[in-house]
Amino acid sequence: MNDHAAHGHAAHGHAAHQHGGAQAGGLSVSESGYTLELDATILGTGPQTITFRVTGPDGRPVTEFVPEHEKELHFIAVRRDTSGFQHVHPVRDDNGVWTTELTLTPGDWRFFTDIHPAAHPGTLTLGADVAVAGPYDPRPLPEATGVARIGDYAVTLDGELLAGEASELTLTVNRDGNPVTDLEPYLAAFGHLVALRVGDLGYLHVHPEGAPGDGVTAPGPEISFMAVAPSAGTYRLYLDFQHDGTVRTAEFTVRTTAKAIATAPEHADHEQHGHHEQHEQHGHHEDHSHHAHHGHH
Ligand SMILES: [Cu+2]
Repeated sequence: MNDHAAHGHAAHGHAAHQHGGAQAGGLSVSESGYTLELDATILGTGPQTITFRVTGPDGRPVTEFVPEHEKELHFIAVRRDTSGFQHVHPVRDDNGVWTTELTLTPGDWRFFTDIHPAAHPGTLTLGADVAVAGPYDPRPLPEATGVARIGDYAVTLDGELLAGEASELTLTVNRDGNPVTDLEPYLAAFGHLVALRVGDLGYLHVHPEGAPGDGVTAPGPEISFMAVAPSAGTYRLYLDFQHDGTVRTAEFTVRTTAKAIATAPEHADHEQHGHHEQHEQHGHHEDHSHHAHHGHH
């Protein structure tokens, strides 16, 4: 689809990135001829082996992918109540069959594959529903506190998430009250952030700013990202970071900040002003695309 094609080109610094980034991904099991085919859509609880393939426009399993963040395929599993988040990297065989392990609890789940097929101009996120049998105990949405605690670690979230506009989110990692300044590179970044829209689990593309070894990005305590919310609402953010050899996930609930962005002008003279603002916004965003581009390498 055009929006994802735009996303792919964004890595090369096109201003069109804004449009791609503002579209939620993962809402469809098939896009641009690529389809996520799970071998089983009813699964049991506990440790489960998941097998699947991504078929291409010719109907055959795809075996050629462009790695993004060192991996050909990023697999996200989350229960529909946004609990149980898992971000794993399945292994592919020569026939295009992927295998991974997940630990599941009863309920309705959504599985996502974030991929860049070699024959496609950009990344795609495909999503599929899975049912896990058993008594479902749906969890209420955690409160938007801005702090996530995982064992000895506390991660704070600063910055505002805006609808339709790129903004910077900064996550700060502390351990036992002290800033962590020796985060370990994990998949060519000091952190990976996945954002999902509450209500439909629309998947957002989030770009890290800076990368390990670029000479300017410190290994903590702060990790920065550029994100665009496709609409006003509530989102769940999941930050994967590695320290002392272990990858941990910090989870946040975030509501978009209300902001006057290019609302329908009531008068023609205002409309022109609106266009002008929008133009500036694109230019501003393009800078960040370049920034993100460097971060990927
Ligand atoms: Cu991944």
